[in-house]
Amino acid sequence: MSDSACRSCGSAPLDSFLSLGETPLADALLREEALSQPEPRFPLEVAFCSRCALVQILEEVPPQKLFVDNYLYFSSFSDELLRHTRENAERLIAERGLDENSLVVEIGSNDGYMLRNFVERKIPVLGIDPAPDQAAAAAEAGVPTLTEFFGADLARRLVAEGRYADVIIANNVMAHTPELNSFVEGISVLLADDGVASIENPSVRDLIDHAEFDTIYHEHFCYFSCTAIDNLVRRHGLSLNAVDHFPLHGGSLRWTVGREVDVQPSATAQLASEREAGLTELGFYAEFGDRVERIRDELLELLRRLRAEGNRIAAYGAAAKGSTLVNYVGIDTDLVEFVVDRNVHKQGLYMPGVHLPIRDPAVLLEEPVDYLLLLAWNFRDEIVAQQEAYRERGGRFIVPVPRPEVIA
Ligand code: JHZ
Repeated sequence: MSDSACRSCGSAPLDSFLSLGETPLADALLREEALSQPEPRFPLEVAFCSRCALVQILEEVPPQKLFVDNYLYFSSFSDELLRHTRENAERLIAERGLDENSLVVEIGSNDGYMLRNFVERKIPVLGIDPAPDQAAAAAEAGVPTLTEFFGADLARRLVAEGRYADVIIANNVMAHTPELNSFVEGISVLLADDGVASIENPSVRDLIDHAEFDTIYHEHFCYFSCTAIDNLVRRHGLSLNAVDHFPLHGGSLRWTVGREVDVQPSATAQLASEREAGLTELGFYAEFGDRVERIRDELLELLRRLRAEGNRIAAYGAAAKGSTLVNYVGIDTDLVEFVVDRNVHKQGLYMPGVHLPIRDPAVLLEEPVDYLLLLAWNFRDEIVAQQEAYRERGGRFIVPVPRPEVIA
């Protein structure tokens, strides 16, 4: 039990069901000169609200620390994500009949990877993202971007300037705000009467079913089900009208939300399916902690055995989720020598806590590594396909979740 109040419905107490100990901030990558300095750590404890079914962490690290001071995640480094995003944009353009008189607003627009698709079609856009380097990259790509956090106040300012959105896109960002109600109120304020909000986020059902515990970190304040979203948006005069489920990021949901009530069978079916599966009850989450501990023990045993047999091990993807994984499991440079990542902004830095150095994937052609721990397992197919040369010389991958597994 925790005395904290729910970020969505405000009720207390919440039922805590998992603690990952105290971890450093997942994206707080370090320069070499910072390695000898003490690193702040914050408790990472997850709880369930039995009133509105929202899963959430209890700790509240200020968003400025998470997304502005030291944030090097750029969305454009995955081809799969770019493909998914383009399809999403094309679907919205066709379904909503968007043209040069429309306005598409994206919250968490990062480097402009999504809005570029609308700009190409001459559809007016506005990106909103507080991360300065990403916003600058977006502006360079022709995507006008407000470098701010989104909330009800910003939405009111835009509306006062006469800007209403025909489409609001919020992909992988609604979990990133501790001010969940202000965020959704902002959507409600900014949306044109016949507009839609298209919101995507990894699904908490997939997180639990596939033991994706590493996607829990301080940037993610909330872990959503359709039930929690339905309860949340209703409170702000919006309706959950449609739901799509797809495999991105280990299993994601897209919620189509509008002011007009136009509930499609996809939404009704998902809500019913969550009730049947028990997502609305604490029992669904209760044993998760034991499963996570088993994964930790098995992965450590596997890595230690492979090292004892003389193998060289590196990792692929200095992802935020990778940071949770290596820190919770306790994987340091005795077990894994370095991490490779395509994001040039991360190369040359070190992962927080365990201090694995981050290098260019090209080093895999020079270093005879035997195993790669796949920290970015959500892009497994893309990465495995890319690493043909590594595989041809006998290199293998270790996929950590849902159970540690070696693949060729
Ligand atoms: P990636 C991200 O989390 C960011 P992260 C964010 N926190 C979020 O909410 C979730 O997604 C949903 C690299 N890579 O995106 C790029 C290669 O090197 O899975 C990234 O650094 N080569 C907003 O950070 C990392 O791996 C490749 O071929 O946990 C992947 O990080 C590919 C495909 C990726 O997640």
